Amino acid sequence: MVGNQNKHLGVALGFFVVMGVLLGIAVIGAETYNNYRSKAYAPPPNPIPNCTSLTGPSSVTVGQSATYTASFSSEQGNLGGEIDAGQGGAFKWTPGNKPISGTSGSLSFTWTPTVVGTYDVFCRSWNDAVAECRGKANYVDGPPRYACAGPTSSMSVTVVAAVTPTVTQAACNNKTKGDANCDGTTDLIDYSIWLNHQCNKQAAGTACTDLRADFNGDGSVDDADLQVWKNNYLSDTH
Ligand SMILES: [Ca+2]
Ligand SMILES: [Ca+2]
Repeated sequence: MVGNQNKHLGVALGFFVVMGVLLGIAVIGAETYNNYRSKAYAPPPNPIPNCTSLTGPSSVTVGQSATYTASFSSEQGNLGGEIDAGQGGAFKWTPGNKPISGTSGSLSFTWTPTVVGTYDVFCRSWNDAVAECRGKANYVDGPPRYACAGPTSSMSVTVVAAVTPTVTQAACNNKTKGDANCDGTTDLIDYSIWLNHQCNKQAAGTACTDLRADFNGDGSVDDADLQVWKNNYLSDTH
């Protein structure tokens, strides 16, 4: 009887060992399948972060600074954002991302371009390495990176060469009094020079080359210089 009991015990033990092995194989198999499925067919992590409302200058002179700002959001939090510039899918300016506490916020980045050309400036948004959105589709290289939902996650920016003014007056005693033609008086001839050489009336990206009417010496001919001319014209004797 003792022999039979041992035999039955052995059979039972063997049965449980086999079942345990089969269960293990099933668990490992299911895990492998789930891993495969999550990589190959799983939908994008929800929610994908987003960045919108990108603003900043569309034309920048080489060597001058331009600040770009965008709004970033992720319902999941753990947010980080960045604004980059690139050409044809290749990154040219990557300032490094900044953290945002909470689920949304605004960030600004300042770019000082050194090479003339046309650039894509776009925002990027992360939620703790789960997913990232990039504001320009041809810079997206696959999951977990996706195109930003937007709107306005990218813009085209033209970087133009710096131009040295070709018409200047080094020595003119009354220049700061609105005397553009340097004849010693502030009159309507000087106003005419100001009127015809205002920098902000030129095409975007065109450098100012005639600075005779830059009465305040800030490198631009604009309304501030008109005010200088007015103040001196009205107080001058003609
Ligand atoms: Ca004059
Ligand atoms: Ca000026």
